[in-house]
Amino acid sequence: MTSHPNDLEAWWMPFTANRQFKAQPRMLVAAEGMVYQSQDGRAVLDATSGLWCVNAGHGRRQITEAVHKQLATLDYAPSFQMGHPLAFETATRLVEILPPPLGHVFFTNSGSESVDTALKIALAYHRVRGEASRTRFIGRERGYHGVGFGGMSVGGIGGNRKQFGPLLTGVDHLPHTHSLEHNAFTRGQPAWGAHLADDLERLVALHDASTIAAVIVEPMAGSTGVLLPPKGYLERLREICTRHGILLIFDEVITGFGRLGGSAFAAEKFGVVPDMLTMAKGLTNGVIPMGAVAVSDTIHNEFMSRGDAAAIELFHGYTYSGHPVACAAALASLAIYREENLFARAQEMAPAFERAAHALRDAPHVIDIRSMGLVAGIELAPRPGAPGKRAYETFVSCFERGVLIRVTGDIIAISPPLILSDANIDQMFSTLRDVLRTVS
Ligand code: PXG
Repeated sequence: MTSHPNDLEAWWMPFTANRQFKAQPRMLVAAEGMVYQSQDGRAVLDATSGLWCVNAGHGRRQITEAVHKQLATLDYAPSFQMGHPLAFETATRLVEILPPPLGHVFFTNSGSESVDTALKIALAYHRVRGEASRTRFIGRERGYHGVGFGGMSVGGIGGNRKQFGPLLTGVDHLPHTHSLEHNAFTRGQPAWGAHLADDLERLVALHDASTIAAVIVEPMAGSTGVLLPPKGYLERLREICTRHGILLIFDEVITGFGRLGGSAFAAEKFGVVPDMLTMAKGLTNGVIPMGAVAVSDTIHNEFMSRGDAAAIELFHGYTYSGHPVACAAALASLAIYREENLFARAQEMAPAFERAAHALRDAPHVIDIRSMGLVAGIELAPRPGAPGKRAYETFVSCFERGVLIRVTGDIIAISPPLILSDANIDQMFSTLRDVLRTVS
């Protein structure tokens, strides 16, 4: 069999309708700032930060130069029983922007690995403390925690679970917090729904606290359509977890690095600090794969204060944990966020972004708009008998008109790089408005 460079057959693409895509591909070949270039030479405004990761915009010289330099200096170094300075420095820089007492960091290569790592640390933590019966995890409906078996199991997306058998045992789910009836067209945190956190008390009564290791939620559910936490909800989850000795994990793979405006993490934004916090994506501005799990000093101390100092405390890690090139990308990204004050900038741009998003309220098909910082979810009424089709056609048509958006079901998610301008805001929402007029 011969192959040629344009053969699309061999790559089995992730989370993609492969046959549909390959019949009519959408290809990106370059990127700079806010803009992708398509293979057919068009400029495409990036209203999604790639996949929620390019928070400082594309083609940042500071990052690419740091990566080049690192490649030429120390391309790889093992991190099992060996170390290199950049990994320690990256962890220290992260701790500086994390809310206390999240004082220690474990490195991974993706959001999925971060989630599975956090779940494993939760199990091991309870075990070293002599509470080995705490093995159960509580996730939430409509939660997305990546695609590892742990993340899939605590995740709450039927479509992502049903192909893969029984998953982890001993997992239960809180109800999701989305309600069009009570909260449609809310700006910021919705007023209704804090009581949904009380469902955790029901699960504690059902399973007994002594069997529950951790609760994991996204502070704002990103993948399933920008679901903001009701006012008081996260506080209540925190309080119930603390009362029952259950660890609270925030999955901040999407919300981290300024997405919600004004602070690095949602934990700080909402004033609720979890026991562990997972991140990835914006950690390296999407340039090199990398993830991390921040853990509280209490958790870390439990491992470090017991047993033989010559014994490995946690039997977990990846060949590429703390990869030097990824660390170089992370350090350069964190420097840009700091030097350009990008988290504050996201907050400054948020009102204009929010106004533009909510101005779509009278556009055809729109049944809800929700927003915070530089993220907006725009929910469309599904086309009768064809769920998802209307949003998919909107996505394709926006791409053809030079704006990259992301859709999930019939919900459009807009999550642009934090460097965006007023003109970018105009372009993304006016294109979307025009397209919604044309979609049936
Ligand atoms: N947790 C959360 C909260 C995520 O959003 C992951 C874990 C998994 O990360 P990795 O790096 O393993 O993919 C994610 C990833 C979308 C979209 O359009 C969202 C993600 C990935 C791709 C697309 O909503 N989130």
